[in-house]
Amino acid sequence: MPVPSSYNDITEDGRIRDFIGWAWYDTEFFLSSDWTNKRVVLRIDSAQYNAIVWVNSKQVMTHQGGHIPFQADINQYLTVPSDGPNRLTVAVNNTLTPYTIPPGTIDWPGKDSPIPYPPNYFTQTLQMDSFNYAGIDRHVSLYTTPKSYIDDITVTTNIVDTTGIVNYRVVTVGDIPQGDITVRILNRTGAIVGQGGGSSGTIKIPNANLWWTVNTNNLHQPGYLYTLEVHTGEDVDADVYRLPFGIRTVKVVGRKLLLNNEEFYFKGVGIHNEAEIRGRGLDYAMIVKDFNLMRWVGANSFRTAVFPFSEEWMDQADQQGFLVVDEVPAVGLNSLDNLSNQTLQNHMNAMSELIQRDKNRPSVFLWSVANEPRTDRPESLPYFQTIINFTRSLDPNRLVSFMCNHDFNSDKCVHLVDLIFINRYVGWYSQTGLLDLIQPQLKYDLDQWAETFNKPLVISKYGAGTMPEIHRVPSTVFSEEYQIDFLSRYHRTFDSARGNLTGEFVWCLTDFNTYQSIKRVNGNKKGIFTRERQPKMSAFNLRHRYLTFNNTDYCTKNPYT
Ligand code: GCB
Repeated sequence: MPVPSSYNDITEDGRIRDFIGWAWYDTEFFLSSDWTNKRVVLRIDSAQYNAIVWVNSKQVMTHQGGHIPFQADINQYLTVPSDGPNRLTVAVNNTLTPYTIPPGTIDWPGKDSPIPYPPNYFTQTLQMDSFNYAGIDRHVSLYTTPKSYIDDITVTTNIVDTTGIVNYRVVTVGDIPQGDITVRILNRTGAIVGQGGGSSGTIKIPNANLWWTVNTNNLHQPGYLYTLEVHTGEDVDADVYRLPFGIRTVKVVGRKLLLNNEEFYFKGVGIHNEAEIRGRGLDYAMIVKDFNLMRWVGANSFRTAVFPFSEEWMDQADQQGFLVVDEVPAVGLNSLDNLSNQTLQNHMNAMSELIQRDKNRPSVFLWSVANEPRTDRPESLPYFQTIINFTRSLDPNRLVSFMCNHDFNSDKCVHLVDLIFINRYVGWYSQTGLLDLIQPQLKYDLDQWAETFNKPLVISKYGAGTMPEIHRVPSTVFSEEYQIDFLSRYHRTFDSARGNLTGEFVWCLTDFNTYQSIKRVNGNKKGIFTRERQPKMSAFNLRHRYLTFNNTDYCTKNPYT
């Protein structure tokens, strides 16, 4: 199997596509003699979902949960360079249980059944829409550091008048005296604009270039990044790390979200990051293509629905200037059985690993702890109180929420969040085909949410399944015309509720693969682009809306400003 890639769609064998269980990868590598006196680290950027890793037949690490990197120092397991190849073996298991993030169940329908099934026949039932892609879908790499090294850096920023305030904290391992740590801040052209020393401190940058989003306000340059360069000394054994970061603030004030003290409206897209053949496998060309689609359509933000995207993907968000709702794979927590202590433990691990990975990204302004969880029961409250408080305690500098599909009067947890995100489908899953009901019912819904909670309100999902090249006038569900009729009624309602709304995320950027179901025609077709990244008619409508939608006009018309 190629790495990186999901393994499911690589062959013509249905048993491989639908395989559930342990899959084995192995390969050989030689060590460079230059590496003998260094710390050698093996890093796996993502393996779905559980992994066990051996080097030269000795177990070096295990990891539970996909979409997130894990690593280990492997010096003690390596053979000396002249002693021939080292063997790397990775076993990955994609089985989902009621306790995994995301959850699922394994069933044996043939057990005690009079109806015949093949021997040991079992099924994996999913509680999410997505196809359960598996394998080693991101890079596996070896890298070195000196024996004493920089283990972690945390940067937070603030703005006072025109001065950027940069707080940093460096964690080192080994023999590195505090006094040997030097920190420099470089601007985009490489000029030094600030300096500091020691393992923590504050550096001020006068007349700072702030980090702004693309497609928002032509007066601002999007995606401005500085580099924080940390050295652990002068000599050849010293470690150095260069961390890109942006200077920006994100705050909630009443019902508004402020980016660098300016009111912000999400012209967003929900993305389910995958494609043909490679599944969820990392693919640089696809990343660039998807960012080009987002820029073309005029978006300024996106949501990583429903799992963390690759670091290469997130680097583009930082560089190009997109605000990101960064989400753990907690999709399908839709029964109280999924809110056990065991699940909570896995959920907390997933949250802390994501925060550890993305905590320095200017693009990430909010952690989404779940998509459409069971939050409409009083019993759910302790679980969500715990996961939300835990997330805030790990990163007090970002906002926290979950994507809610309940009603304003039935949800029991939404008061815990900083921004309210609601997934809405009137005209699709409810009131199917009844376009005339969208505006009155959605407007009523938005008004109720706004009156009940004095917090920013965002539509995190709205969309209609659409088969490209099916045309109907008057429109019917699944036709391209219906998608346009549906989206434009939502847009009119959003505009009529603007004072109550902080943004919109259309579902979704591109069509994607799902498990087989009579509700899906060869996958989920709510994309405004096909899975091959070609536009449906609605893409032109959204592009027109987003490109002519001016935040400044919005602010002047907004009764709440
Ligand atoms: C949702 C789910 C998402 C589905 C989507 C849909 O809101 O969160 O996983 O793919 O609906 O299209 O039904």
